Amino acid sequence: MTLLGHNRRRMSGAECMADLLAGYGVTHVFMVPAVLRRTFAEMERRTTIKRIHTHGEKSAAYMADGYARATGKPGICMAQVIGALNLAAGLRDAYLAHSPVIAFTGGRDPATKFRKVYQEVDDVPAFEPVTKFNATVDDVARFPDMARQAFRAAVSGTPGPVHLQFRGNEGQVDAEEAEMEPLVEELFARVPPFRPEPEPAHVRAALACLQQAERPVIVAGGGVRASRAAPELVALAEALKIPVATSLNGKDSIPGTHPLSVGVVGTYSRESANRVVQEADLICFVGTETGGMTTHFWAVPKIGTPAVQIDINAEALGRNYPLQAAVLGDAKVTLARMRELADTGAEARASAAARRKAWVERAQKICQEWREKYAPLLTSDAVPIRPERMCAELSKHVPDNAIVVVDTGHAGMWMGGMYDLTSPNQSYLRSAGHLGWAFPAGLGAKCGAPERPVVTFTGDAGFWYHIGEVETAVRWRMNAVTVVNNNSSGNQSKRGFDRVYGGKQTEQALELWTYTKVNFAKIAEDMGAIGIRVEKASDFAPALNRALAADRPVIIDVVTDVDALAPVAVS
Ligand SMILES: Cc1ncc(C[n+]2csc(CCOP(=O)(O)OP(=O)(O)O)c2C)c(N)n1
Repeated sequence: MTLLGHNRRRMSGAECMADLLAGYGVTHVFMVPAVLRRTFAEMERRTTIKRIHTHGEKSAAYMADGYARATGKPGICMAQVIGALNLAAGLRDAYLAHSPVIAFTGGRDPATKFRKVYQEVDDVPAFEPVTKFNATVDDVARFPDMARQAFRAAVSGTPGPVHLQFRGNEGQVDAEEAEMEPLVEELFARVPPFRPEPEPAHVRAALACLQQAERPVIVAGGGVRASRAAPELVALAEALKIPVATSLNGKDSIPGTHPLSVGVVGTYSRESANRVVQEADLICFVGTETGGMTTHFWAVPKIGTPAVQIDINAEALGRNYPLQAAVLGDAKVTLARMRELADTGAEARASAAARRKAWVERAQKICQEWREKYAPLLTSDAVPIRPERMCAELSKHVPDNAIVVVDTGHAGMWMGGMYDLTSPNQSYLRSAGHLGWAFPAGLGAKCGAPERPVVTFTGDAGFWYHIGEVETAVRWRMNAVTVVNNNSSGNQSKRGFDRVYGGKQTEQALELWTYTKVNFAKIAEDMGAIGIRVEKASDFAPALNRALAADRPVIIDVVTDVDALAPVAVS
């Protein structure tokens, strides 16, 4: 860490902020002008930061979120006062997913507050429920310490969004000058800044529970990714012979092809994972909030199932499941300590692992039953195409180092349940609940990791939300591949409307969840992207390969079956 005080000089807020952002390693900012205009000019003069001008504040926030999840570095998004709440709306997914996004907005000026000045309301309270730290910057001399606090809060502990509101509807305080030092704390430039060591006694207690259990299962969450703990998680599972289920947010903790992987557990899940977790006699939660989605609203596992939990946030420990052992610590370090400790008791480990041979075989049999049950759909040649087949094609053809970005709704169900990561080098980022998140988030992920292929999977319902960002992708050569599961509807809603219409919907009810038939490949081409329409399942792999080799963003429009409904969770 550089020492404070050696480099103070008179400078503008704009100069200082440009230097601060560059110092923290920020490569892109996502925004709709006009906000911090002078800062943008200084970015051009003093840094190589790319200023990505989007078609809406919500997509700017989603791009920043995708950037943050792909890199672990805070993603930066901005809006002037009138766009502030659009930006706040976009922070909600980052908040739910614990993604370090920093939002800058323009704000009220004391000279004009309460005088019905153009476009103004008090925006600050709206950021409260979707941020870890929500503050105002009224004096230019505060730029350095507030920027540092923003980065510190975003990446520390359980990461999450931060909002800073700068004085002036466009943040004009950045034009003022003060004696400042653009000091950067590199420690807080990415997640995780610290790796807190667990208490050895707590590690021993948790390991003892795992060793004594006959049928343990690990449930790994997004905290495993945040901590980059997947290698330690898999090593522990292999050493102790424990099957691994994941949350949706933790899907890339273990490849789906690993012999101990049983799939995503919970609501948008794979049947095998829910069955294995239901049969377990001990659950080891790692880096998961044990929230509604991951536990199918606390039915899988049932409350009362013996559990141990590892988390970096003490408040998460035992929130939903009473614990036999709680371990506070960084996931990577804690899992490594458990493994080391297990190694010292190699005999006990060997006997426990031998005792669990039947349990591992049972879990693998359950997985095999799932594969056999869904094989006809995963390999289906049906026209219109079955979404399950698309997931299987993606499992087969997504490159080894790809980032896969997935929307919610049906996209989340299809990919969560039917898609398999095949390599520990792949990443899986998913919407925490907002339809329309994935397409802009995939573009942001590509900005953060330009050397990695990015493949986004979204329904047409999700794609419509931010379709204008195809133009942004073309303008900035964000060469992500976006696969649109195009059934001309939001057909996840079909079951719900069937229910309220007593089993059979009226003709007119279709207006509640269907759209006009549109060819997104054509629209994409018109905006300067490459558009490929796929109507036969066998054409999908060649289309994906062409898309991955392209030097432009690609939209693959896949015509799928409006009657295809994802299986509901078993409990
Ligand atoms: C911002 C937001 N609004 C509404 C919803 C509720 N929602 C979930 S799925 C869905 C319809 C889309 O269905 P889906 O089957 O996922 O779309 P498709 O794959 O058919 O395009 C809606 C409106 C949501 N998740 N997020």
